[in-house]
Amino acid sequence: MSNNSVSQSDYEELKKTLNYHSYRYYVLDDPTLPDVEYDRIFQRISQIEAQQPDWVSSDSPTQRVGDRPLSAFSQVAHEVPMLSLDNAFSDDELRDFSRRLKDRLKSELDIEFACEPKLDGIAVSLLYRNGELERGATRGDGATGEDITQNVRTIPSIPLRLLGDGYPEVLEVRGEIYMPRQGFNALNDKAREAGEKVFVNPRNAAAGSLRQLDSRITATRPLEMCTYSIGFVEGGDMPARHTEVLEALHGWGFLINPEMRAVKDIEGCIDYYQRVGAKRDQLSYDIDGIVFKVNDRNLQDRLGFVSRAPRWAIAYKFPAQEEMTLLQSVEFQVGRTGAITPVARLEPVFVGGVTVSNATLHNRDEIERLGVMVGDTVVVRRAGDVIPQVVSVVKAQRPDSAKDILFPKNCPICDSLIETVDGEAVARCTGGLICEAQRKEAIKHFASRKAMDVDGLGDKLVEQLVDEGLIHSVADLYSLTSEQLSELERMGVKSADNLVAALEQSRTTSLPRFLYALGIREVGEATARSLSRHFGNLASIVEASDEQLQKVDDVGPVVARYICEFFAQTHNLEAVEALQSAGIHWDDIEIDEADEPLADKTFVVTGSFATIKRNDAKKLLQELGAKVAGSVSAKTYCVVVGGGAENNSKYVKATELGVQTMTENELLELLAEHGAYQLEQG
Ligand code: D41
Repeated sequence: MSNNSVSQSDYEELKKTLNYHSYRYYVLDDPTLPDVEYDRIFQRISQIEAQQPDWVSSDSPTQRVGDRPLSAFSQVAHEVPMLSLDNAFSDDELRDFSRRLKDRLKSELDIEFACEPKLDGIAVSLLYRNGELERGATRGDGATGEDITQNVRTIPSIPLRLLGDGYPEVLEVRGEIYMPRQGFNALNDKAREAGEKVFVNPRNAAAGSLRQLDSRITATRPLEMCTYSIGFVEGGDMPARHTEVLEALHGWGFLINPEMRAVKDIEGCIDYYQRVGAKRDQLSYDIDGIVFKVNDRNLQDRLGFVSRAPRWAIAYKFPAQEEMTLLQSVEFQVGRTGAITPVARLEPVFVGGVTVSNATLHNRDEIERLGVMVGDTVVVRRAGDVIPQVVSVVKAQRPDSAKDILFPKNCPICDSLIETVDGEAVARCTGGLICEAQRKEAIKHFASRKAMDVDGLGDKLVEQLVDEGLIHSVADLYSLTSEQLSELERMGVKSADNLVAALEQSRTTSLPRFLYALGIREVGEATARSLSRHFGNLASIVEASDEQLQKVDDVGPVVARYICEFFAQTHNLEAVEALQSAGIHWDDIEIDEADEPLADKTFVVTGSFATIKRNDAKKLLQELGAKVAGSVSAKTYCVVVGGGAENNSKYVKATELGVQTMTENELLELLAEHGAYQLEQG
């Protein structure tokens, strides 16, 4: 078909199709069209537009990026002011909020609240006229913002034209533009590689990306927008409840937060806060609290607003993840592999929900980069379960008495020389297992949950056992007796018996666990699994040459060298033998010829997972040779259905086509069967 025979209505139809699939991809995260087909339609539209330039309109998917940089942003006055949010910091403050509402409404009836995560981004307004995006603006001071139309047009989750119908003639949609963590990390990785400045957090990255006068730069930044309210509306009606308004917006093509819920009364809000707070670190974007809104828009109107915040909404903030405190001293810790880590001793400070008195300074380069001195006021960050970090120094508050941090030349534990390998940031103690610190760390690692999983053998106890001279090596653990243990301080007969039983239980293990427990440098759980799956038994790994080792997935020259070096040392071989004589045993793994037992099988993974991340599940399937696809077809071998996906289109399609499905647990069992995953012991 030549372009000349394409009618304008065919062209409009193609545009509509593509905009719809763009919505399925970016907003619903549920594409029904393969990427190649999407690209084909895009190409087709571009071709037609080249032939018929008159047809091109601003809602064409080809028109997301304008070509001319602006010289400045112009000002935009908001027709309806963009209000701010009051904050609450405790359950009691939240209950006070609810009390105020009920008093003002003179009603003791339960109030329904809409709950949404509070995204940490930039508030913006989008104006649609007859369904077409006319203008995008920042919130600014709430009354006046900046015109960022060219930039918002580049964001794929913002519809250029509203989908479906029933929308008001003029509709102002408000929401938060943010950068998901993954995109943020990728952006910073690239900047670091290029020797450019990195952004301190996703919020700054989003703000910086929106402030570009050249929208071609914005277009390269991984931004998303999530809508949270409406502003000016004319020529149409919107639903009576806030959650319904957002659902209507979703239907017209906007992204809304999938965590949004309507709950009953303020106690429902507190539950929600705890539930979402608990999975804060697992979300793919940063949030700094929860926003609660009276769901009934009539009630909202009756409640009105004071100064510049609505009475009917409140933001309940999570504990801050960054705080300032004093750096009192720096200690140098010795890790399992001899790595020397400078640790900041801090004046205790409450951050990220706990009191922090130590933070890592990583290595010598990091100390230099921060330019930090003892006596400085520093900013400490604790996000989720990661170890607290010193992220910056408040140089303006440096006292005259501040002292340089001196990196030691000798190990603080065994006095062996500390060496730094060229090109590596890490300095190491050269003492090996004569260094008591390294011995202790090796034993802690051996006993840890993902290694031999010796229940009850914590870090403190390992230190005690080594300090008392009861053990010198990992194998010594297995000759400990209840009598010996119960003589230790703070150890009763019961706990001593339990520990001996736990050690007994740990004798039955798996090859990946044992290999990981040995603590070979750079051999993490995943590498231990790959090695086990590839070689099937320990002897083959011990005997493997550098070249043979490098045939294993994710084993490169460096890891291969560490493995060879490890097994070339007599004392390590002796340790392995001693452990096997102590009764440590496992079943060897049957190796599949091709090492890809799921080759030629296509999986689709959908829904949310409880035990592993969905992306990790995909990676592990791929490690076993499986293909992982985005949509279900008759060729699909199996659909893995996580939580919340029981009714989604992929599941329905699988059922229609008679494609088999499996649960998360069944998937984990399948992965474990092929050595790609460790099921929890016991
Ligand atoms: O996620 C957010 N950052 C968010 C911000 C949200 N989910 N809802 C919000 N709702 C409002 C009102 C209640 C005034 C419509 C907001 C904001 N405001 C807001 N963002 C920046 C200032 C105010």
